[in-house]
Amino acid sequence: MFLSSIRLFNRIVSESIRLNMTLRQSSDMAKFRDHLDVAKEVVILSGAGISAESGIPTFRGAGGYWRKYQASSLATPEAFHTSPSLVWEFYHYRREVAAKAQPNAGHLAIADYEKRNEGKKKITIITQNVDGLHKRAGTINLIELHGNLYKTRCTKCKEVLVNTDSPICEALANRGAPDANVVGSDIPIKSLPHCKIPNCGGLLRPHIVWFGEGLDPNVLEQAEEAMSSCDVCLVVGTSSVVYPAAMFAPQAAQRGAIDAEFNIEPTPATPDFHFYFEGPCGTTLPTALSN
Ligand code: BV8
Ligand code: ZN
Repeated sequence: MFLSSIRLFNRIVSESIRLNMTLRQSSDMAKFRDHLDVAKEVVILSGAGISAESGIPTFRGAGGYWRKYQASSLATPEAFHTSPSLVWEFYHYRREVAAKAQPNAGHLAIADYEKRNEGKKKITIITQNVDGLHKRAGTINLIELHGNLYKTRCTKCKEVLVNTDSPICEALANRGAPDANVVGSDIPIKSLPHCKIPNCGGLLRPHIVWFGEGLDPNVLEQAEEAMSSCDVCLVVGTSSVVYPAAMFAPQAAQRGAIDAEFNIEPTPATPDFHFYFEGPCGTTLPTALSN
């Protein structure tokens, strides 16, 4: 009896290791590149992971914290209503970090792939990121699903403007320190960024889609249009847990598109994809997209 339960236990352990190995094993790159070669329309859907190698913390990794807050708890209209000062310090910090960051080999491989295939394939980059690194890498056909750190929107007249000032206002100079022991945020609202349109003067907010807010309908329509006709979709550096972006690739697969995931570890969506390439995308993307 005792021996057979040992044998059973060993069988269970080796089965889970084998399963884990198959899950974690990268797929056949040559086969994937054959699909890419014949594709007429390609979408590359990116998340925070593509900027990790540029030194920008991801949302849900260890770097997802700023002071004692989960980044996603500050990216909400409620947080901004409760403390616009705290939320502006958080975004000021991210503006400064992203401005000092450089696009990495993953961003550059995508921009290069786009350029090489101009006039041959329709290539669309749909990003969940707000750091602006795809554009700085040279990407042209870019859809920023969740807005951009360097755009503001007036809470009163709704005017959207590009603003790359560093700092965005005097009161935020030398503010935004990420250390967990920094408590509270006390910048008076009148010292936070305000609209310069005559007779408006409304408080500005980052032009970013926060949790619980709808995406811009035009942006969503552009993304859905690209997803509705692509032959191949690369899903790069995203945990695929944020909606509606998390639905895009599985929906495309349902109508026959080929999905390939590029991540450093499997995600809840990995089993749904045709291909899974494990590793930092600064390494795997140049291989996948090279000539
Ligand atoms: C909305 C801007 C409705 C903020 C962001 C079902 C349907 C619809 C909505 C929901 C739903 N279920 C839940 C919701 C609500 C919510 C949601 O999805 N919540 C989740 C958490 C469950 N969705 C929303 O609120 C959306 N709004 O649906 O509204 C509506 C409609 C009409 C009217 C009113 C309301 C809005 C979501 C947008 C939120 N804003 N960003 C900011 O940046 O400050 S999302 C935020 O998360 C970032 O943009 C980030 O990019 C994004 C997704 O995260 P990831 O990019 O995946 O980043 P993460 O850290 O999670 O993962 C990184 C990955 O990279 C990891 O897998 C890691 O392994 C990998 N990686 C790390 N290093 C590398 C790497 N991979 C490769 N190479 C490496 N080197
Ligand atoms: Zn205004």
